[in-house]
Order: sequence, then structure tokens, then C-alpha cells
Amino acid sequence: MRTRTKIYAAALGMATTGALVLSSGGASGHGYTDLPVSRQKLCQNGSVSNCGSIQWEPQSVEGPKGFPGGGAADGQICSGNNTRFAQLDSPKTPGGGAWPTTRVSGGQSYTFRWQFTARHATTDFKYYVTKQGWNQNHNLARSDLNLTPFLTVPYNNQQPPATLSHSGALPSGLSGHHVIVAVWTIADTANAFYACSDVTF
Ligand SMILES: [Cu+2]
Repeated sequence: MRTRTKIYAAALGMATTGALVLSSGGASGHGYTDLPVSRQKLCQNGSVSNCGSIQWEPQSVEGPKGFPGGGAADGQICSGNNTRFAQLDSPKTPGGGAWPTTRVSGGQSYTFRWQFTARHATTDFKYYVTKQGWNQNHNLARSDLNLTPFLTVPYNNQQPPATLSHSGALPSGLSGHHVIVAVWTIADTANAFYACSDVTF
């Protein structure tokens, strides 16, 4: 009897594990920004090394939605609350250097681009940028950001194409190194995807 119970419990455990694997597999395709190039993409393409597992899955920076009222926590915004991707949160690369930046011009239109490995029904895309004088020596937090998005692209619960570009004006009045936080909010789950891109104005 004891043994049977144990076997049953083990089988149940396996079934539960299997179901979890399946359900995370079902949502495993996701997306990331490559224009301006995001930290996860820099890790994936080898521009930044020793990033850990994010290099194999730049599309997986998935966390709770609702930013900035909810969503990813301060200090974990760039990893979307995923401690296994903590390298993305650090103000320095794993090698201790500065994150490579993309040069952009304030007040000019910029074409943002996402690459998707699963085309989830989408609420919207929102873009935030750091304030002038932000603290570049700690993991990115809300206090560093202008919490009003400079660009919002509503998507009406539609599925994006595999590659999606959209344009909007970058804010003016910024100079030097900044971080753009792109948030892709999924319509039919509790989640959003986060991508931090380092830029130089
Ligand atoms: Cu997904």
C-alpha cells in the first residue's frame, strides 16, 4: 500500500512536471527588439559574451505585465523579473564594460523593430526612456525613467507579423547614454516582454 501510494505520487509528480513543461513550451516563443539593438540581442549575437542562458533565448524576457504601475520590479526591469537573466539588469556587461550603444537623434523619427518567435495577441507596445541625469551605476529602476511612454503603439489584440517595425519620434532634450525600455504587452496572458536598449543621443 505504501509503495503503491509512493508510485502514484511519483507518477502524479511527473505528470505535473510534464504539464508545466508543456505549458511553458506553449508560450516559449516570444520576441525581442533588434532596432535599436537590445541587450538580449547583443548577448545572442556574440557582441557581448558570458551572458548566460539569455544568449540562447533572447526572445524569453517575459515577466508580469502592467508596467510601470505593476510589472517588472525595480532593478529587474531589463530581465523582466527573471533572475536567470540577471546579466541584463546590470549597468555593466558581464565582462565589466559598458553596454554597446546605438546612436540616435532626439526629436527625430526612429523605426523600432521586433522579432517574434511566437505572434501573441497583442495589447500594445510601449517605449520608455531614461531621464537626463539618471543613475547609470545601478540596475535600472523606475526612478531612472520617464514613466510616461514616449511612444505607444496600440495593437487591438491582433497578432503581429514575424518581424514588426513601427516608427515614432524620439524625445528631444536628452544627451549621452540612455536606456530605452520597450514593453510588448500580451492581450490574452498576464505577461509582457521587456527589452532594454542602450542608446547614445
Ligand atoms: Cu510567447
